[in-house]
Amino acid sequence: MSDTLFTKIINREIPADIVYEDDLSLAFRDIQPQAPVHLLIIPKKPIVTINDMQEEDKVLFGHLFYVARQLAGEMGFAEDGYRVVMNCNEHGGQSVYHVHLHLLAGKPLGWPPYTEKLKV
Ligand code: DGP
Repeated sequence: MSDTLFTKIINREIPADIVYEDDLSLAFRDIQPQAPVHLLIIPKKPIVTINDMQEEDKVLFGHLFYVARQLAGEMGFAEDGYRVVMNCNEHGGQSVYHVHLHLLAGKPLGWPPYTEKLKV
């Protein structure tokens, strides 16, 4: 299988504004920011979607959340608040098929993501 865009960022084959790296993960600024702060936190392991997560990946996914929490503290928006989101497949709005946690912050964020009226 050919490398995804994000594997190319991990391998420094394409540039990115990298803000954090460790053995398991990489965090960089989203190229199309949807908030004043918009980071992507990705595992170095190329997992395609959340649906492809294996039991052995549970700790790795927890690690991505831990990196988000650490960056929120270091970058100074932990107390104001932030959002972490992982999109899955078409209905979830996933466009890059290498799992990634969006970390959004810097202003009050809109909610909900679905605007058509729901029957209740
Ligand atoms: P998603 O739609 O959940 O799969 O999010 C993919 C995000 O990746 C989207 O917000 C835009 C971002 N993105 C796409 N290509 C690049 C790139 O080449 N560099 C960076 N930094 N971000 C990218």
